[in-house]
Amino acid sequence: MIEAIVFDAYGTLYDVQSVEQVVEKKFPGRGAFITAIWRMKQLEYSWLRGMMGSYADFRTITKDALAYTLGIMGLKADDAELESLVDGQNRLTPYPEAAAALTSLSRHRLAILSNGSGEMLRALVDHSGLGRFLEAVMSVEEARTFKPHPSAYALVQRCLGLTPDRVLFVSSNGFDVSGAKSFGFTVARIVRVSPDALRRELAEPATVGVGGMFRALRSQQEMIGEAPDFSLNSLTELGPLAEGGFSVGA
Ligand code: LAC
Repeated sequence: MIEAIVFDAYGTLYDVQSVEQVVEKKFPGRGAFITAIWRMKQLEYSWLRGMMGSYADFRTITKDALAYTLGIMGLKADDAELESLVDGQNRLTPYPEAAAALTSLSRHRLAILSNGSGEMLRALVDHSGLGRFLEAVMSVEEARTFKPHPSAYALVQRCLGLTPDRVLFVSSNGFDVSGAKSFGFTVARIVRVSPDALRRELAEPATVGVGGMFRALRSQQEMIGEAPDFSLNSLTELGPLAEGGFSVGA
């Protein structure tokens, strides 16, 4: 039986592209491009550091990824400016349906497990007000590696005292869906970009911009096995799923 619902943060409860406005203000006309490359590099650095066994917290990784992005574009930012842009990640907007969806799930234990550092996640949750729904906000910091490493997902059992079969893990990130499923959780994937919409967007590759490239790489289910148990179009569909007892195939 599912007792707890554990959410990924960035891209699942919080819209990572919402930092674009802050970036656009600083670098007019380049916000969308910088934000997309920044997010791609940020995750790449977490995976690289995970594989290299050279952990650095997510704030450091996020800052390094931004420095990389600005560097390749020949844009200058001093340390204080980099820090201030990274702070923008602590004020991301939750998806519009997030608060109502969490309210509808109040009979379950609710938590976040994120690659974010503890400090980033506390700021994010406090700023957005979603903290009132959550029993725990878990950072991979304690495991000193990143999702999709199994020891990152193992923190859920340590923190909530629940074996994986009692947890529904919710993520929109393909790599996270595969990692969580491989670990042993029941997994719901939030489909933020449908395969049809993406196919339409990619129909004329010559006109695809960086946003399309981002969606092509990061919005779909990965083809490395480990398919999710449920694919939902928004967080709102979790309520009915819970009402139905999370029956597989629902
Ligand atoms: C998170 C990122 C990876 O863990 O989406 O919140």
